[in-house]
Amino acid sequence: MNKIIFFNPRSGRFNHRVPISVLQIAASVQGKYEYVIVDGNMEKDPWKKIEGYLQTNEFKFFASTVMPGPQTKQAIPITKKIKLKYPELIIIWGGYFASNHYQAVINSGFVDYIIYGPGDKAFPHLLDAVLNNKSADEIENLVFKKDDKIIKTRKGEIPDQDQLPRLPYQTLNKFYPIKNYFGKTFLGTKTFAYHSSMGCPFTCAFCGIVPIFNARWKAKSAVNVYNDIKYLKENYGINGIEFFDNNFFVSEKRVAELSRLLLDEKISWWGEGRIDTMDKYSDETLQLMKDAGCKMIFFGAESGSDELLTKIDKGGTQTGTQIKNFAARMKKFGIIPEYSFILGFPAETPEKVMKQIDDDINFIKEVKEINPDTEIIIYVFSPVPTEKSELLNQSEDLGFKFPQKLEDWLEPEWEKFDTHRNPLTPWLTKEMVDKIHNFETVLNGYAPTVSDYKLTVMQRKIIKWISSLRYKKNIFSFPYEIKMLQKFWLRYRQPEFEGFYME
Ligand code: B12
Ligand code: SF4
Repeated sequence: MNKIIFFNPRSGRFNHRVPISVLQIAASVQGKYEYVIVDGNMEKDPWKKIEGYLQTNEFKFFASTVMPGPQTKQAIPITKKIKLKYPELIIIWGGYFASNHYQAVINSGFVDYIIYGPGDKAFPHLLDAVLNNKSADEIENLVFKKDDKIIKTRKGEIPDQDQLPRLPYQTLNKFYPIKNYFGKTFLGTKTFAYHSSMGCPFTCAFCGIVPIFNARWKAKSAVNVYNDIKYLKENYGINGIEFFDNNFFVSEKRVAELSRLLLDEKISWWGEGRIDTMDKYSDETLQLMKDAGCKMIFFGAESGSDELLTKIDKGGTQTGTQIKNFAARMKKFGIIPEYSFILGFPAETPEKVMKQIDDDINFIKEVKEINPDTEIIIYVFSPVPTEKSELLNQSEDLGFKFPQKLEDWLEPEWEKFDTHRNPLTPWLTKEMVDKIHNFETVLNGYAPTVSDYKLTVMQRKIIKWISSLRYKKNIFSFPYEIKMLQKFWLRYRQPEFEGFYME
């Protein structure tokens, strides 16, 4: 039998989103191959479930999505076990981790094929080739080994997103009730995840999607997105949407058209965009978005320094002044800007690295003055494998190296690297990393995330009051009193790890 097991490894302890990546791949073989879905987020012990399926002898393919960080924790050991116990099974990985670190993955010996980038065409072609004993050399977006040599086939075009079938929600529902993927968030009581475009037209040097898409972007039309949302509303009653696109707001025309369609649907939504792109939007479009339910937008602000913005190839026209002015502009429309900053970029000297961190801390405080509703997300810079990027070259010159062995990614320090918490890159000292995290703790005490709706007004007031002296006087060291309150009293959850607070 030629059945497929699709595996979505656990991505976090909470907030279990609908597994869009595997559903989209499943859609590409719907009606052609039989498959089952194992969602690591919904299983206590996914291995038990997988082994149960394998013992039926009906399966030929194990296909797993793997994004960096926590998903590797299940993906690596489970795949290894499968390869050892069921060596005849064909193992295929896809997703951002598999795509960006394909050498380590394919050299591990327990993954037969990697699909890098979009798998909508490559996956069914690969299955056909394997089952018909045909060569895979001509299939785009594929990595495999031949005579001990790694073959990476050419990059294919991003498929026309309007030609892709709707995700097989009903099939997923047979394995895991769809209702278990509806979260209660600050957007709505039934918040659902949706993805409306592939890639991004920019080439920021720190971003993991650049090596895969090289500034290409394709989107579903506004009408098709609306039809899907309408379907989800009518069939499942959703009332909140997280648009998980890398860059949802590339086209003002598409956003305005979708907003017009959503005006009377009573759906609140969130998405990710760029400040310089959206600063070019007209006031009419921003107002229309607000009226159509847009509550918050995630922006990669990255840094207040123009020199750094240029160095990290933020692309486009973003500047420090624009970041501040745009925070003020969003206030006028009542849309919350969620600004993400990356601290800890390399520099010529340790003093300069520290100065960059200090300057950005002060910049973040300025932004909060201008629009106190601005939500701040802080990451520590972890290099991404964009070949020939100046930032990667500089990181490597300073002694940084990616792990060569797949299982090394399971080491705690590489997990911290992946989640952009504590990458221990050679130019960052403990003092610098502590400063970044301690500032973050104080900031989150002074201004807790607005998306955690379970915090009461009183709780917010108390934690703000306790943190205010530290925040105002820049005293960040050892903020244990705030950490204790966040851990035991507020059970505070930071959106950078798990997305919105969700019940
Ligand atoms: C949803 C999401 C999450 C969710 C997890 C969702 C889940 N699985 O339950 C949460 C919020 C938990 C999360 C967390 C993190 N995430 Co995340 N996440 C995303 C996001 C926004 C959407 C993923 C998605 O659904 N895409 C839609 C599908 C259709 O696209 P796709 O995954 O690319 O799938 C296509 C191909 O890759 C391929 N494919 C994918 N899987 C498979 C499998 C097989 C078998 C095949 C054949 C093909 C294939 O085919 C698909 C269709 O064409 C992406 C950005 C994005 N827009 O993709 C970031 C993204 C994947 N995350 C990223 C990161 C860095 C993280 C974190 C590490 C961040 C952090 N600081 O903590 C954490 C930790 C990860 C974790 N906890 O596992 C980065 C990865 C970049 C990189 N360096 O490689 C991304 C790209 C965001 C970004 N622009 O930086 N994330
Ligand atoms: S604009 Fe955002 S998604 Fe696009 S390359 Fe830059 S960081 Fe990545």
